Amino acid sequence: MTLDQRRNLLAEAVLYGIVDFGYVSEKDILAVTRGLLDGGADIIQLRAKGIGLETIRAAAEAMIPLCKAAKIPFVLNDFPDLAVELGADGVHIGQDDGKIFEVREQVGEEMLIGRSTHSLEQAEKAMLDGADYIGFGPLFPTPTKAGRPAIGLEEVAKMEAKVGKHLAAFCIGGIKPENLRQIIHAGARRCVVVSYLLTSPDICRATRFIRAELEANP
Ligand code: 3NM
Repeated sequence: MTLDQRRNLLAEAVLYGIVDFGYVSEKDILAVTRGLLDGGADIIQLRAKGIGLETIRAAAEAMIPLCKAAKIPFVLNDFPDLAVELGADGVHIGQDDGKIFEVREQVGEEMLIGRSTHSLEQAEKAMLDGADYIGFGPLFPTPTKAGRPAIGLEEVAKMEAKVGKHLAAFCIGGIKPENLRQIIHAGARRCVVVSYLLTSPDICRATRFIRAELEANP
């Protein structure tokens, strides 16, 4: 995928799915990835905290062909060097994972860089520092990142006006059908959903539902 294709897909993206080793065992990686892709996730990330590099590599190598076939960007959480080696479309980094320009030097100009942000200030800084997209959250308390205080919905509209207008900004954290309308009403246009999708009995159907709601409420 060229950088232009990656950027165009990102610009159109509304739902970002994460295959998170906290919820998915190694043997289910492919089925879960397929469920997210078939349900209409616009971007797929592999997130594997506290997992050995060889297991991460194997999971990524299994996921990448599926994402390629679906023409959906594959993003690796952390590990910029491995992302380059695997030919990932992007790398996602947290606030403590170094400066964006340093990661840019590692991954080159062709790869998307995403940054987790937890306040309006961090969101603006990530944009100025050259992130291609941001995650903004957590909007609600979440078991996936336990202990992190929720930002609250008032910040969403401010972030969309200042940052979301200029780059893809995905709201994240505790998002599920019960609060989806609430976040859309607060101004969210794109989101990342992890535990709700990954613990759904039918991942494809759950993904399709969230996506349809986002599209119906632009
Ligand atoms: N990052 P769920 S919140 C991975 O605020 C992640 O940066 C967050 O999972 C952030 O949809 C979060 O299960 C967890 O709440 C998202």
